[in-house]
Amino acid sequence: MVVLDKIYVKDLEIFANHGVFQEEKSLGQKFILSLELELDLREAGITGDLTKSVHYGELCHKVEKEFTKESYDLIEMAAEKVANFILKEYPLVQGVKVLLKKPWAPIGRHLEYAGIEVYRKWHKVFIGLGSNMGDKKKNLMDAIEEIKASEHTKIVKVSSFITTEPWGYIEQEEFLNGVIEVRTLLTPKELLRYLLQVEKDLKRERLIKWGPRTIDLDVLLYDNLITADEEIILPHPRIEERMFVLQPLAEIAPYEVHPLLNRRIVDLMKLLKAK
Ligand code: PH2
Ligand code: MG
Ligand code: MG
Repeated sequence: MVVLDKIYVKDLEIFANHGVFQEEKSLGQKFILSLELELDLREAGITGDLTKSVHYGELCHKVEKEFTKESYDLIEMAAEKVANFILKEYPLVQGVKVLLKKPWAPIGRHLEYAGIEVYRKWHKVFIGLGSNMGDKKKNLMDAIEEIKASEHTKIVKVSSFITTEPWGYIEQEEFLNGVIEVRTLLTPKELLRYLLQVEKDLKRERLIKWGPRTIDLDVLLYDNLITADEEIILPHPRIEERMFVLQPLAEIAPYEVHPLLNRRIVDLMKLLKAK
């Protein structure tokens, strides 16, 4: 669901030691931080229950602590850390804008401030899992465990694992397939590279295209993103042709809409069955 509600913190002053220049690191200076938290405020608005919202006073103190615990050369990095911290610390917050200003930036000129703004959020992603070598169930479980242990990606749903006939290159063992729904802070490319690393950790070898593999992790859907990037094509190009993807996906997200085909997953499954 799209949230339109926000909590604002405007111009919070924090003294800290971020900067490229040595005097910035040793003397420190004033930073001005503004935040926009995206979260649903409806329930707190109706019930008056603070646990359904974010206590902005507590937030400011925690953010100040986080912001001052280390010294970064770049305000980009300081802002990134703050955004990350808020999204991890406050599960109700779906997205956050961080505006960070340095009014005393020591550049030998007068200015009102130098500043940056970043927007970060949890992305909703579906990942397809497949294995047709070794202990297939263990391979899928190990991949899920490794993803679960990561800092940046939370698992929301796991489908059943189904045994499927090999599709494409058919002279190989049957597969065990499944789909998981996650929330991630990673960009599509970062997620792709991370999943390749998980595949490597689980000893995947790439021999033949579409051939036997201990573990295959494919990004199926990433928010409603449609890309033609060379490294990652979204949505995954062959979802609608593959029952081994549609069936587990339909189990956990039947009414999810494929953003390019503009059809629900259950309907794509019906269409493929009718072929
Ligand atoms: N993966 C492929 C090619 N063929 N067939 C099944 N049944 N399951 C798969 O996961 C699979 C496949 C390429 O990734
Ligand atoms: Mg694949
Ligand atoms: Mg793959």
